Amino acid sequence: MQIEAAVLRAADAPYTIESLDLADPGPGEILVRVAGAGMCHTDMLGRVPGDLVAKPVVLGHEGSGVVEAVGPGVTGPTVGDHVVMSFDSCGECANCRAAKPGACPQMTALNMLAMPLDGTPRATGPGGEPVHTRWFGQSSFASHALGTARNVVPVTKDVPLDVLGPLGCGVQTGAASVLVSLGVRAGDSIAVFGAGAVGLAAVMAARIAGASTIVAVDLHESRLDLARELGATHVINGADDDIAGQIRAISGGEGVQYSFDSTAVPEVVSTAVASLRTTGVCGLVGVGAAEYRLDANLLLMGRTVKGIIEGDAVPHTFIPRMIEMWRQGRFPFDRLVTTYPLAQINEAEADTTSGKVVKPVLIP
Ligand code: CXF
Repeated sequence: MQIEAAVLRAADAPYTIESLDLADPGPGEILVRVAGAGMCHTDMLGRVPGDLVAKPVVLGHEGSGVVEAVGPGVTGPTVGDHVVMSFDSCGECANCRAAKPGACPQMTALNMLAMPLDGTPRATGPGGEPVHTRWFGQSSFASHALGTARNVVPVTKDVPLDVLGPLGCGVQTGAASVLVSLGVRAGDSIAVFGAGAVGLAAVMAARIAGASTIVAVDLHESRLDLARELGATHVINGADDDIAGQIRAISGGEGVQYSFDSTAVPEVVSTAVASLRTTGVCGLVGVGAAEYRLDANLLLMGRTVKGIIEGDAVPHTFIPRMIEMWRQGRFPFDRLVTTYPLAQINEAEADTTSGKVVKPVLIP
């Protein structure tokens, strides 16, 4: 079938809206008519010079939509279901069986190569050339996407479908890091470094958990204002001096029980660790750094640094949980969203890069 998609043909090229020929769903595949797709920092890996992400490629890994067709062997979801598209996983390895699909050893192969494991492209461009359309099992910057039963999550039909996509990755990562991976509880203290979509989801989740001290740190005052509205008890501009000292002062002189970094900026991560009290845990989800510098003496005194992927969430249970919290008015993730027509994807990218908007969602 013919679909419309935003194609990235080179790391430094603008996205171009093109007609592609998408294959019918094969064994285990699910065809989704996309209602909306969030743009996440990981999509920017397509901008890294060279072939880190193969091209031409359709990016987008926070899709939502309606199931239009299913391939042989798919026992659910079914045609007409409303779905959120999340990351893909094998479902068979030890980590998938232990409810940690984000730690699937096939994470890179299934999600970041943007090509099915059998190497057969599912889409071709105008000249018949292959186009990579399996980015995070979906490539949802498009009118239609092919997913799998592992990454296509059925959701209730009585909520606005077009803005649900970010629940598949960024919002899930922030919220589940707090509620599942770190296990923040009532009365705990947490400092969140980076108040983009991931960090703001972490702030909302910390409020839901009942944390009594929630400190948000960011360079953008507008994001700090939003963090305060969403549950932060204290905000600090990241350009200030002695941020770890300020956080210790806020938390009784000892430091916070948890810190959380979504920036992947090495100096910020060092500060996040230095903000912890002894026995504190720092969760890291940021993408893009090669190395971090950790103070051995801080760790020696019983602090823990924990790498977290996708919040340690199981999408099929955590996405419906977030929707329920939203319905209860406790998790207003839609306040992070600004919608753009898919044709304005380049403007959306510029606006999220500059910090003008938090979470663009592209509507085909
Ligand atoms: C990513 C984070 C970096 C590793 C792969 C998964 N999650 C979403 O963008």
